[in-house]
Amino acid sequence: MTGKLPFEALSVETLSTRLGTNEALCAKIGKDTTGWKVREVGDGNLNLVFIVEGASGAAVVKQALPYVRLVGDSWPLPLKRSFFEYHALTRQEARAPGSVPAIYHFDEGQALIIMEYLSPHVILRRALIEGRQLPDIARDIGLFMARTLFRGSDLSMAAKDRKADLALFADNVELCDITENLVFSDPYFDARMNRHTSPQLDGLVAELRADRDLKVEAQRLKHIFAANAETLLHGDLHSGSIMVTESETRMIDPEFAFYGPMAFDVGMLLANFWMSFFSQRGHEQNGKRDAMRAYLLDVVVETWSVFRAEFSHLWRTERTGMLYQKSLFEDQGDRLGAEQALDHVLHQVWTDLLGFAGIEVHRRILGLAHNADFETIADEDLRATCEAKALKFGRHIAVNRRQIHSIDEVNTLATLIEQESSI
Ligand code: SR1
Ligand code: MG
Repeated sequence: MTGKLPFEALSVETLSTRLGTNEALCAKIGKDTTGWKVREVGDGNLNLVFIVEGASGAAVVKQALPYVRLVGDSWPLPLKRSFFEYHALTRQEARAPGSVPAIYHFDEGQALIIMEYLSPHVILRRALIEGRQLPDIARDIGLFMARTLFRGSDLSMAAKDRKADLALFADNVELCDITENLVFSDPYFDARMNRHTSPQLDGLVAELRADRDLKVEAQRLKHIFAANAETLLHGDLHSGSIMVTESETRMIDPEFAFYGPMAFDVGMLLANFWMSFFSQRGHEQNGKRDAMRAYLLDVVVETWSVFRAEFSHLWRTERTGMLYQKSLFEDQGDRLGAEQALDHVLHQVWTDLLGFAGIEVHRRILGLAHNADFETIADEDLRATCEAKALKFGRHIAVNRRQIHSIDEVNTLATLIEQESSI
């Protein structure tokens, strides 16, 4: 298959014929296509994902569709998101080696990426719903975020290189548009594709949509998201974009990558741990989840702590970009000045991440794209109770983010709200 052919979506039936001469794929899984086994496993909102197994191995073939899979062809979406995903993966691998799947082949015209089949990895969200406590995720994700966010910014890159990259990713307009609408605006009015657990949450939803402070805060955060092109973000770093085993963590699916504020990735990620925390009550059929709840709050603490420690380490050892130059601080014997500046940068990330986290919680309960943490709670009253608590938590951290000073304070708030008997 070459990039010059017109785009055509793959299918389980056609994949072997169409990719049977692809050198990278054959080198990985074997040339004898008659023995290839193909499965379509995509359960995300946008793309096709195939697992192809041959005599000598397996690979994943991910292909973008010209529309949003979740909604159908009434919502066209450009194929170029595959180009951004490919380029984001290459940068993430360079900046945080071993944190993403290996890429074997990219075909821009067919919008497909052939990459490493991660096995026996599972999607982190699924593991958390099952109540699995993965020991390394906080460390691995904290390191990934610190390395990619620091090394993709003007703290590290040559200004010329970063500006060129910024221009490249600036064309990821439609995917940014999805986030700008689905995350920051639609949840706060009666947008067409919104849904929520009804009628149980109707009253609370109306209250949140009438909450002026919340709406203003959501728009201030949208302003930061759109205007602060600080670093190359993953752009969709939730627990469905992470694959895990007991000892390995890989980030996948960076098709929403663009230059935005560091706090967005961190906030979105932590929001998904807090949502998992609030959803655990709905998954207690086979036993209490107290230990799981405690584990999730520990993961939040450790992720933030690892992120801060690694970011600080990179600040002290790799600060080669044009921001907070060493020539102004360390080279003048002013190490304290550099530490003071680091505190300011981390404080800004902290304040903004709380806002992004609160908004991410809201959009997963009030908007179009819900998450399985809550959706798999079959008892709708129980689901609504979990969701209501998460909504209340999200509102509090978004609106009061400037007055919250520690991760322990946030976790205490989460615990108090989670333990409330009625909401
Ligand atoms: C229409 S796309 C909905 C959501 O799915 C993706 O994973 C992103 O989170 C996006 O907001
Ligand atoms: Mg995705």
